Amino acid sequence: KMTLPARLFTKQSQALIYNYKEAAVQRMLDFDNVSQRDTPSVAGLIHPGSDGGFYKAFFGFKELVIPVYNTVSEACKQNPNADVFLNFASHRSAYQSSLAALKEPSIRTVVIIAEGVPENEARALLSMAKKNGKVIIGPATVGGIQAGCFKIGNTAGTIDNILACKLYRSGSVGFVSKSGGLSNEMYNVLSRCTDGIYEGIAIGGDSFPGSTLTDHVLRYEKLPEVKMIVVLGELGGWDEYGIVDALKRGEITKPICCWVSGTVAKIFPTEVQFGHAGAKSGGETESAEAKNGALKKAGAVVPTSFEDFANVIAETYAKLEASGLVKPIEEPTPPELPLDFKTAVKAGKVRKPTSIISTICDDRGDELTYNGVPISEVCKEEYVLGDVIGLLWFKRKLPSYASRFIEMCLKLVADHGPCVSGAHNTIVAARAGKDLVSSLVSGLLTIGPRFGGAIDDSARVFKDAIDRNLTPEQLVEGMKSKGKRIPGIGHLIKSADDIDKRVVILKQYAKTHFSSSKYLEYALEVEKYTLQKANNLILNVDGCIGVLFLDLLHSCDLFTKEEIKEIIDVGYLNGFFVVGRSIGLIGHALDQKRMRQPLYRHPYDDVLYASD
Ligand code: Q5B
Repeated sequence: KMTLPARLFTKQSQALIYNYKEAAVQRMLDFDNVSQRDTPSVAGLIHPGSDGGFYKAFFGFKELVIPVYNTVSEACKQNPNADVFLNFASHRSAYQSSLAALKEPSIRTVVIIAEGVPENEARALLSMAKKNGKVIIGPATVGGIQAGCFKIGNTAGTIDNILACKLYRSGSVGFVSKSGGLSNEMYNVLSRCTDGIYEGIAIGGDSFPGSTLTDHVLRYEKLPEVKMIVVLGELGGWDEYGIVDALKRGEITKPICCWVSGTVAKIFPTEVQFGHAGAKSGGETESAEAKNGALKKAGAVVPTSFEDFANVIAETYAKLEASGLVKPIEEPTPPELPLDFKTAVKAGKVRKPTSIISTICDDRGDELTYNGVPISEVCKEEYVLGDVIGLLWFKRKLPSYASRFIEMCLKLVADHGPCVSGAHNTIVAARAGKDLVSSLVSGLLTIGPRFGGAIDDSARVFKDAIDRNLTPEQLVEGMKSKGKRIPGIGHLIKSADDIDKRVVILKQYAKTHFSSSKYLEYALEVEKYTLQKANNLILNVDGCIGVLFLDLLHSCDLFTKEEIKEIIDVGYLNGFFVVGRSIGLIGHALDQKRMRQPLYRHPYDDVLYASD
């Protein structure tokens, strides 16, 4: 049998946390703050399989950077002062990770939180702990707390509970229990009936706990700060008889109040398994009544019921006070803990200006909405891509003919062969081994006033010309006099003799569906004029989309004049070319990769070297 060291924790104790839980880490650090610890109780985190790195948490008002390790040995090597290993591994992994910690010379205490650790593994860990002189708390435990010094994980719950139970400063009671949940309740009881706990440990409800009620009672007997001991046992097992034997041997001299819960078991006709693995009403000697009786007989203060437990504790404590063995505590004022921002927002206690305004899409509710339309409706009502663009760009449901016009534009500009600027760049990038996104972006970045990105400017120029009542000649010659070309007029390949079928299709659609084609007609008059100069000075695909959009916006009765001006000024329309042409550029990138095309190098004979 191993005797545990009396003192497990100090105000300098630090833990390494395996498979950490964010809330538990923050709760430990918040406890540190109200307990006025100088050093954080969390030294490092172990996240198996990670690349290490750092984790951020709050230590009071400041942010703390906590190192993350991949292995137990690395964490111990880097933090030789951390002597508590807090294991949040599941019951499947608790054995291996705890074993690793028990082998580390710097670790003194291993806390195993997992429930359901196989009994043979728990026993093997216990035997290893004994061999190496270590202490195990758990498995199936919430941990423990030394008031004002060190708190294990989620023990004692929220910071409000810690403050209410005055766990930020030392009291005189050594408390040990099997149940973690009931220990929280007992911290509350003890804070009201006594000057509070010095230390509280929940050993866990398994049949083979790493340390027993008796182990901790004997520790408390040796700690001078502990003036009385309180034990909350439960039916099942023989642990409480260890306390009975120790009492009989005179090894416990401090007042000890005990209650074994589970007296209700006697009203069940058959054996009952309570919440904990070890809490089953086995034979008579394992019953709560038998154990309470034995404890009382051996000299412990035992109440008649759990409800009476607080009374006997209060009486026992009052005697200690009367004898002068416990002195009144000068109550410290714990520093105020800053409210966690999320909590404060939830409680309506803070306001903060937002950094971003967004008006088109909301993903916070049960269902994503596009400008207020749930995506299920988008699918159910068979919205076309043009409808989705209507919602997300123009912030309204466009009439069907308009949405189909947008979709037609996307389809018509989706690709124009491998020789155009964008596709060429995409092909070169893909052949240089770049990934899909880089290859796509390389092509997209060529979109501009000369290639595909003339739609907005053509809409601007034609709108301005009509607003100012310019004749086609005045527009063309006026632009020429400024040394400018009209965006949307002219094409390097297409001409009056080799008409661009895309433009024909777009014009045909507008004629059939639009109620007005004022802008198109004006642009065609301009085209008539420029074609007199050269037969490639056609209204090109960019120009045609630009003027037809002006016609659509003006004739569909959904947009005010100001809104139309804004659409043209902001520049929505090149977006159609960007979205549509992305389809083709992706196709080109995939095409090159599929064919495993090598690095592209431009041939010498295609370059005029004119440096001499
Ligand atoms: N003149 C295309 O010029 C070209 C004039 C003009 C009035 C004009 C030129 C131009 C605007 C850019 C534009 C979008 C360089 C095109 C697209 C997507 C694509 C691409 C693909 C796809 C051709 C001769 C005379 C002079 C000039 C006058 C020239 N341009 N007048 N407005 N715009 N256009 N881009 O042939 O009086 O004799 O001195 O920059 O809209 O990108 O397929 O490849 O799907 O991928 O070099 O379709 O028009 O003309 O310089 O010899 O001039 O015409 O003032 O007059 P040229 P020049 P004068 S769609």
